[in-house]
Amino acid sequence: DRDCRVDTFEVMKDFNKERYAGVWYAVAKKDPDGLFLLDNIVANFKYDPNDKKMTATAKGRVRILEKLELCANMVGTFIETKNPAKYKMKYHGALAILERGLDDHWIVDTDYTTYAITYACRRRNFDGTCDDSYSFVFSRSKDGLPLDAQRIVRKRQEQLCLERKYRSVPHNGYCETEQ
Ligand code: DAO
Repeated sequence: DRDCRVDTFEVMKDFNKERYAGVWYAVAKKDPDGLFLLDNIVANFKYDPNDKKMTATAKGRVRILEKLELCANMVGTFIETKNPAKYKMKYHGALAILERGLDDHWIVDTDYTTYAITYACRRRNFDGTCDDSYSFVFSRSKDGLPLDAQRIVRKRQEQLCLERKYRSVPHNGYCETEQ
């Protein structure tokens, strides 16, 4: 039977921050409780060869105060753990009214050039399964993923016990113009 305990989930082996750097478009997302990022989500990961650290900025349409929708610029810094694919992500918005926090940020799988899938569990049940998770499917292209990558991603979603929990993330240019 499938094991849904978070600590048994496999993540990317020998994760390489340098190869992961650059722009990723979120094409699908499993939302956490009290979702924040809605759509038009574009993340830009950076690798600094001097301090060897990974950071990211992300843009997207967000929902705040339960009904207000706007485009947000978010900043994330990644704190390393023993596992090179399991980070703690400290994030905040350019504006103080935006969300801030510290989440797990696991790179579950990527081929660096086409797709990536990330996972975060915010709250665990006593049995070690996740009670509040979110997950991004990223693509290097905003037009989505090729079929072979879709097949791999679908398998990973099942391994995370999140199959059929994702919605697709539209890119309609909403956050590309200054507002
Ligand atoms: O959308 O509900 C949600 C959860 C995501 C919150 C994290 C937003 C900050 C992202 C910063 C850089 C990331 C890739």
